[in-house]
Amino acid sequence: MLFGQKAVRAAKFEPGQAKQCNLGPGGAAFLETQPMRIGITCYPTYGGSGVVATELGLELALRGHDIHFISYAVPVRMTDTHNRLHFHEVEVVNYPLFDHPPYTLALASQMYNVAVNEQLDLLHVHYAIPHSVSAYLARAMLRERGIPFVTTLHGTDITLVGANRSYLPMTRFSIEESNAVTAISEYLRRVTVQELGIERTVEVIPNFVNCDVFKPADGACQRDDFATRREKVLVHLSNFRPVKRVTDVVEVFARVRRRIPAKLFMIGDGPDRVTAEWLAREKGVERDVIFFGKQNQVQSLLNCGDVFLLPSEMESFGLAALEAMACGVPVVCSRVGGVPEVIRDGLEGFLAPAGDSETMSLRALQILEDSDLHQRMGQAARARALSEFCSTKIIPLYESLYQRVMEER
Ligand code: GMT
Repeated sequence: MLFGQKAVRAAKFEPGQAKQCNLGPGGAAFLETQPMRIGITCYPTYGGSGVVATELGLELALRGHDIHFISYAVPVRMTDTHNRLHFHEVEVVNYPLFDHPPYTLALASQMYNVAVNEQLDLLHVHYAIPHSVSAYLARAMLRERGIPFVTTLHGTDITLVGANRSYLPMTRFSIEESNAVTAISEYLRRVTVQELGIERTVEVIPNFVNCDVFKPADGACQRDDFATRREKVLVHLSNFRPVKRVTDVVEVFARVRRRIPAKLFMIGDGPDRVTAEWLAREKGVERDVIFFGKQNQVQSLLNCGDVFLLPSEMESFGLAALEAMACGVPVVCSRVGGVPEVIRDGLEGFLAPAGDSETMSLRALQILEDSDLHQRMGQAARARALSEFCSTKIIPLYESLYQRVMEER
């Protein structure tokens, strides 16, 4: 539970239900910097950048900062309450003239309103498009008072969308105009500088996980409900977009299943789920593949896993793999983007070329058929999460950055 003894589970907010809601009682934790009032904007849907932004907001609130989420819906992982957490809905008014409702403008207006009404110290936007453009507009609307904004780049905002000709000039501009820019891996920092021709400093603050929430926990998983004692459990978690190559997950699993009794847990949902279900039927493993759909408390399902699979075409970081590692689950991932910064091949799991399902299945079998290796890699995975990526280590980096940005003004 995120907020320890004082935590209470929030009643889910329906979009439109509350414009400005104080999310209830909770307790502050420790605060190393001055308390700040921070507006956070992210995509509230099921995706890595939204998860990082939400967890960041929760952690900052626990440390005594006032956090104001500004988005079109309550972020999906925001299931806990705290008296320093607030949500401000962005209402996008439609009109027959608009083929495309101008969300960027509605967001900028709401950022401006919240900055004034709540006396915000700064804005922190996750995912450059269009959030950093809205923040730029809000800062300009505040004229002399202004408000600094920090942009955190997550991956596809640079690698897929941002580099597209339609968005490139605006993405480059809003990154250059940000008061500070962070990338979630060294890989993404390099790509941003090279492909967008960015000359300003882009700092790396890696993604993080709450190691008290994501931890090995016997009994956290109702494993017996889904698999027998003899069966090994392989787990995948994503938004099932093409970049995740979910059909490779099924392909890898089918190869493993030919050799040993096993089940595959598919957590999440998205456009490629139907194809993955079809492939499972084609391969004759549909009875062994369980689609859980979108889940909030993913830590309990991750805890069921003997191996976590992430065969993506591209990952700037691979947050889902880190969450599995923190639960002590060895991982088999593609060697792409920033993944090697998180997982060291042969230590916390194995890396293989994207698209090489045969190697991935052999690597998964290697772990599953050797209990010593499995135990060693599981412990190494947990240790790496603890030493490098725990929120206790990473959140202070954001706090220092915020302080610096405010002082620079
Ligand atoms: O690919 C996703 O899951 C969505 C995307 C997002 O922005 O929501 O994820 C990106 O950000 C995550 C959180 O920082 C990273 O862990 C993912 O690696 C990154 N995805 C890609 O680079 C494809």
